Formats: sequence, structure tokens, C-alpha cells
Amino acid sequence: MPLQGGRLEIVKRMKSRVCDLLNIEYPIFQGAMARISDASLASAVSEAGGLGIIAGGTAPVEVIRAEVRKTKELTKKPFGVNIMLLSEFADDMAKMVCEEGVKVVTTGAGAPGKYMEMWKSHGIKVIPVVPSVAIAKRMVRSGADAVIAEGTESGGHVGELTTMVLVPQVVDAVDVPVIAAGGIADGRGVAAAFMLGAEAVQVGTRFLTAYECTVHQNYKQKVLGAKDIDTVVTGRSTGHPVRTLKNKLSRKFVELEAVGAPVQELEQLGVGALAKAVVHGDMEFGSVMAGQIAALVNKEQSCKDIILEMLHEAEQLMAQRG
Ligand code: TUI
Repeated sequence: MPLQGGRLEIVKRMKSRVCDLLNIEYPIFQGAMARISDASLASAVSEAGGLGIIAGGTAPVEVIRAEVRKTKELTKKPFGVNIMLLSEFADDMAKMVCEEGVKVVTTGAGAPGKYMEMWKSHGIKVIPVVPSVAIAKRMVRSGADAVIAEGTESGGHVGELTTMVLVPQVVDAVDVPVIAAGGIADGRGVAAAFMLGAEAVQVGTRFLTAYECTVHQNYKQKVLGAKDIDTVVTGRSTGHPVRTLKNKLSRKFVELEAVGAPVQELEQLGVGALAKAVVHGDMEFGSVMAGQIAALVNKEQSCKDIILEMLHEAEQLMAQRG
């Protein structure tokens, strides 16, 4: 890949307010994937010039504090922590990022208003994930430095609107930079996101198959083998819709939802399911969260090559169109 000569050009064309805000070289965030985005993945992405993000998920705070400390040893570049606001440990996690001197916090699955003053007083840049225009505006009013507009193409906990529809509307509605997420895994997606007005992209599923990603090899293989219609959203009836790759667990979930099974029974089915997939490689009864774009992810690569390849391709496309 002839990147050596292109490197400077990439930097120039793709620089945005997001790079300046966070002091990163390239406008690419690595999406926070619960139980998957650890020190290994986040530090590799940050070292390569993007923004690596450790996923808090539902883990106890000391588990994530250890990942933060490991990341600080592995890179001196900026990295972030994602706080999943449905977690019972969200309050502890909110304090931990202040104690550990984390510079960037992204949030998911809720509104982080009550932590904003504390984070701001510690100089933390706060970037919530938003699934709608109204929520984006509310986040900005409460002090968000930027927002991640995430379409329903994403893996994990999802909203209703597609990236194509959500991103330009959020761009029009707020004056802070917008990061596009959901369905982006190559340079075409990056270029499209920039055309919609985004100033950076967040990429999850493609980084899942990176060499530095410690997820079970079976999980990587399932993503690498996925086709366009291989994901499904379950949990709409419980108010917590989650996109996963189809398997025996998701089929059971769909069946139970169709007959109106009680929420408790559905939630019970999900207990421990993510660990089954991520840690033990159980591709039938584990929860294999992945985005619709899994079908386009077809090789294992280093984080550095993923970032440079995506930007190089985006750069070429944008140059072709003037
Ligand atoms: O957070 C995500 N995706 C996630 S979190 C996660 S961990 C998990 N583990 C087990 C079960 C469920 C989740 C896996 N995937 N994406 C960001 C996201 N945030 N998507 C949608 C939202 C969102 C929804 C509502 C953000 C804000 C919001 O606001 C509600 C309010 O109160 O204003």
C-alpha cells in the first residue's frame, strides 16, 4: 500500500476540529465494545494516531481502573474511557476517570448530565453517544464538547435512526463537532461520513478483528464470516435493543419476545452471555455483538494498518471528487 508518500496529505485533508480538541493525529475513534475494548486494543489505536477507547461496559470499577493504568503504561498519547450509563458501577466509573487523569470520556445508553460538572472541573473532554437530534441538543446544553451520532447499524445497544439520516440532522442541530458512528468500516464509510458533515468517525466492528484485539478467536472468525443479513436486533420489548450476530441465543430471544415472555425471563437469558462469547468463544449461546458492517470486514490487520488504509482510501475518494 503506497502510504509513505500519502501520509502527509492524509493528515492535511482529514484534520478536523476533533483532532485539535483531543490532540490526536487522525479523526478515527475506536468504538467502545463492552468486555472487548481493553488496554491492548485502546493503546494500539492511540499509538497509531487515533483515539483508543476502553469500554467500561458493566464491569466493576477496579477492573477498568486496571485497564486504564495498563493503557497509560503502553501509550503516552490520548485515550478515552466509555462509561455505559446503565451500569450499576457508572457512579464509581465517573469518579475513577477523574482520579486516574483520563482526558476523554465518551458515554453510552443514557444522559451523563449529573457528572458533567465534576468531569469539566478535571479538564475532561466529554463526548456522549446520541441516537437522536433532541438528545444531541440536550447533551450540548449540558456541556458536551462533541457528540457521537450513532446509527442503528452499530453493534450492541442501538437507537432507531440510521447513520445516513441521523448524522446530517445532528450536524445541523448543534455547533460542536459531530463524530459519525454505525456502519463505518472502510474508507468509503469515512468519506461518506465527512460528506454528511461529520468531523471524525467511530469504528467498532472493524477493530474487533485487529491483531491487538484480545477477543476470543471464534468471535473474530464469526465476524470475518458474516454476511449482510447476519445481524439481528433483540430486546426492543425490554427497552434495551441490542444488535448481535444471529445464533441459537438470538433465535431463542426472538421466539420468546414473539410470545410476549416476561421481561425478567428475557433478561435472564442475557445474563453472562457476552462473557460466554468474548471470553469462552461460545458462538451459539453467547451474545456476539457486532454491527451490520461485519459483512465488509474480511481480514485481520494491525490497528495501524486499519487506520492508515481507511484514511488513505477516504482521502483518494475525496480527492477524486474535488
Ligand atoms: O452504549 C452503546 N452500546 C452498547 S453499551 C453495551 S454494554 C451492554 N451490555 C449488556 C446489555 C446491554 C448493553 C453494548 N453496546 N451505544 C451507545 C448508545 N447510546 N446507543 C444509544 C444510546 C443512547 C440512548 C439513549 C444514548 C443516550 C440516550 O439518552 C437517553 C436519555 O435518557 O436521554
